[in-house]
Amino acid sequence: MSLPRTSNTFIDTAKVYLKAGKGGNGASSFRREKFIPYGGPDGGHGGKGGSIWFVASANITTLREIAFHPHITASDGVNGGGNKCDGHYGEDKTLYVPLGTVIKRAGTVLADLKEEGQRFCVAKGGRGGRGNTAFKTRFNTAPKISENGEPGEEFEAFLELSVLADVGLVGFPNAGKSTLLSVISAARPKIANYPFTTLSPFIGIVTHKGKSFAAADIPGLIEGAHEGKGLGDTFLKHILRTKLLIHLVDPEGFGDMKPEKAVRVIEKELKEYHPVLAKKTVILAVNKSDLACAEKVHAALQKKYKSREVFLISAATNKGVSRLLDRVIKLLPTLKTDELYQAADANVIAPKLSEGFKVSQDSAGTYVVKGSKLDKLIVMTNFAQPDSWDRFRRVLRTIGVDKALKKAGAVEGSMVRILNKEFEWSDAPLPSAKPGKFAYKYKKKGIDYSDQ
Ligand SMILES: Nc1nc2c(ncn2[C@@H]2O[C@H](COP(=O)(O)OP(=O)(O)OP(=O)(O)O)[C@@H](O)[C@H]2O)c(=O)[nH]1
Ligand SMILES: [Mg+2]
Repeated sequence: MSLPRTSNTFIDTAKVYLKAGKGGNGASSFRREKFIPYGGPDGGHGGKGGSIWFVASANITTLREIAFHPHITASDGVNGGGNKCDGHYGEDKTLYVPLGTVIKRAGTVLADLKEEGQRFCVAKGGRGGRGNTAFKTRFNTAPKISENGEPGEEFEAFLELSVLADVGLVGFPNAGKSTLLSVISAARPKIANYPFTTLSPFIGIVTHKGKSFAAADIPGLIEGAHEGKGLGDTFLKHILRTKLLIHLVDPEGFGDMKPEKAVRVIEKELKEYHPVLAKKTVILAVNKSDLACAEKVHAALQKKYKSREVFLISAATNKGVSRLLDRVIKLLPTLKTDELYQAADANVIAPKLSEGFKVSQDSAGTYVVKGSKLDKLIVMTNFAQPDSWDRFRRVLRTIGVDKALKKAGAVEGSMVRILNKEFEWSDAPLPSAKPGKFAYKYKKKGIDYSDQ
């Protein structure tokens, strides 16, 4: 990765590769002890695979750690053993992310972590396979069947940080935004008499007359920022969720630009970036009141923006700052945060596996059966066990796959493929006509699976 690895790099996006743990395999074993005939099955279940969690924490301010270590895996569950020994669960993996982290998967918002300690299970570990104790029925008291563990969820996710602050400080470079944040909070952003001193957002917690709020200082904007000029508008996303903007105005303007024009330019840049920013409540604050020209500019802006509140302050000498903060703490409770991210509901995040299936034929004449529940059945079936094979075939018959295949033209010996498993199909009677638990469950639901 070409990103610089300095300790203060602010990174607000990260692509991560998540792989939750696979469930352990179930065991097929029998109790064998002297003087205990017919000891019965005693194969333990596999342990559940570890899941991956994201937890929001105010102690973290950037996605840097995650961006540099994007491969995140949780451990697999342990296989079950004989003597009814169930396997250990795989260990969950927990990662801490800053408040305001939005987690996306293929464009869908999975979660928006806004509160301290908020947890989200982003990738679920697989279920442990059942051992042969689970397959004991009164028709089959010695089953040599055990399931494989279910694979854990595995996908690519995109993390985006949009910091959470109540107040955003905006303005041209050198207007004094960082100076203001440093006098009203404990944040210590770099301050200097040249443009673009601040290169990444800073958050400070302001406490004024017993009330506190978070303020974000973002790098200065210039004309054309939305087209990438200066530092561009990449940091504007960090003020999208503020309730209030304080637009700091340098009474000396910026370069050749007069302060009045500079105010218009910033307002335009905000609007061009996102309509939400155009609607936000803005307080204009003419800074550097110690300079001779400040009062004139303040009066001119007051005249021009009659509906706006225009303050005159000096961040360096603290003059007028307290009055500005009085107004901010009064305004904040009346304002709302714009809801920008709507996390998808649980059904989208974890869609229910479809119980139906579709039968088609590929160019080689192989019948292809597709269905998400069947796919899961394939990965969890231990085909090394003849009894598991029989159970698998019984399930196919019970849920109507055999009927659908026959209808599609399959004959004895036709090749059938489900997921990556290819086998010869047979219409021969099954070794045991007694259905197990799984088949009963399907039968009871009374769904005509072959139609889907
Ligand atoms: N005279 C005077 N100078 C001030 C005042 N407030 C800030 N400054 C000076 O203005 C310069 C720029 O201040 P910064 O706080 O770095 O400005 P900024 O808006 O954060 O600038 P960028 O980070 O580049 O966008 C510094 O030299 C400050 O000392 C003030 O009230 N009066
Ligand atoms: Mg600054």
